[in-house]
Amino acid sequence: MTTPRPETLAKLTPVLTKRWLSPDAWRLGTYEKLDGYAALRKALKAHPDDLIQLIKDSGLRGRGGAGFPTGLKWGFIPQGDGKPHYLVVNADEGEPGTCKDLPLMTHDPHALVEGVIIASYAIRASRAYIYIRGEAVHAARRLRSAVDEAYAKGYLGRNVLGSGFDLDLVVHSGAGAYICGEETALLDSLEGFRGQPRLRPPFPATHGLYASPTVVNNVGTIASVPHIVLGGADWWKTMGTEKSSGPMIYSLSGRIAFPGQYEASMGITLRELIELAGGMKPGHELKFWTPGGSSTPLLTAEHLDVPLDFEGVAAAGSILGTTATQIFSDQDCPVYATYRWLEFYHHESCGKCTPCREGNYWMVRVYRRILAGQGTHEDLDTLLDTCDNILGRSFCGLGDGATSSVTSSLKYFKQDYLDYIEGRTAPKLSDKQLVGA
Ligand code: L3W
Ligand code: SF4
Repeated sequence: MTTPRPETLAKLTPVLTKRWLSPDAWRLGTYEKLDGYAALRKALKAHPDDLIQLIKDSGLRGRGGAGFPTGLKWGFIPQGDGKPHYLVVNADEGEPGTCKDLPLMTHDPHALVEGVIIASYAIRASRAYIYIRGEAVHAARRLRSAVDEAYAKGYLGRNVLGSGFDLDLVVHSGAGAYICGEETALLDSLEGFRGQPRLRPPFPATHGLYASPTVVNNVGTIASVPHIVLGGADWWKTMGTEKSSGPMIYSLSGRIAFPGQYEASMGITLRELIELAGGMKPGHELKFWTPGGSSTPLLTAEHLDVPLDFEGVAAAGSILGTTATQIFSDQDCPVYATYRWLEFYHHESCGKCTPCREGNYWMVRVYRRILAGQGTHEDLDTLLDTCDNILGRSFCGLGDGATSSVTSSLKYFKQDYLDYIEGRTAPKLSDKQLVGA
């Protein structure tokens, strides 16, 4: 086990996580004692346009995977159009390895509720929804209890805190489909339809829920808003890098001493995060890792010093995504890990478009063949060719994401594939497991 150096410890920036360890922080009374709803009181005195400008000035970027500038998104909502506006929080956290939004909603649900109220006021929405992953029963219960408390105290409902602003907030549980984390599939699901992605453009900003202007933001994005309102844009920008401002919750899992959530300035490196997490597990050496969940291309030990911000990870050939760093060691097999991820994408593919629906089906079968010791050298070309036909040709990001670990594992770990094909690695799957995809 390693002890973090003081300069690494200084990179920990508990902002969104600062209340998580306070007993009963999820109750309104405790939350109020810890600055809760002070940002809302301040925000309601400001003009909505000034709040949008504040978020633009802070440089806050979406925490759901794409890093789109939040203030810009809010500014897309047409004003004076006579249509209802909606705020929808994407709490359908389902990206493999990602575990930052569910703990936030469990430990500090009022932070999200307060952020929802401020954001709704800024974009002039009088109805907001939190779409939470169906399996997250405990987090949903905490959230619903926080919403009830907020209504009872006048933070929600008619004439919020006497400001003349009305807001209703509904917590909606999904039914456990990963695709409903894609923003337009989420909107379809919320409207009561089967969750399948819509064609974009038009984007939700103009044609969202019930064809009205809608902001869809991730939990972490909205929960950042009260902190920015209280602390100011300049304070927010003291953390992170020039183009990736603020703190970020990195969820660390895998072969490390203390897996969990580590909130740090954007731009921290994996080397530093592993140090904070007590080092690698004894007897394990880093082999490969995902910077932002299974939809992001794998990186290797060569990339330990890559700054984990949007630009740094992109320059290394991957995507920051949801900052879910899954850490694998020399005792893990990149071929098998990729196969398990592909099974997930194959299972979760909504079937709307051919490249993703058929491509993932066939790739799972090719992986099974390789892992059963029956693969051929041509299989590797087939995999790359299939990825080429999925990437950029799928209807939504799920298809693209499915190819990430295939192409990157073939780029960095082709030898591991060849070892199965040429008989140097013992098969991991039996003949019986070849069928049944
Ligand atoms: C108005 C324009 N709005 C873009 C908006 C758009 C969306 C946001 C980002 O995927 C990624 C994906 C996963 N006018 C606009 C506009 N917008 N142009 O900006 O859009 P986009 O298309 O860049 O990304 P996305 O479709 O939101 C998100 C990756 O995240 N990911 C998976 C995450 C999974 C979770 C989860 O489980 N909760 O977050 C991991 O890396 O692959 O690339 O709002 O409307 N001209
Ligand atoms: Fe559905 Fe996959 Fe096509 Fe997305 S890429 S629309 S999940 S079939």
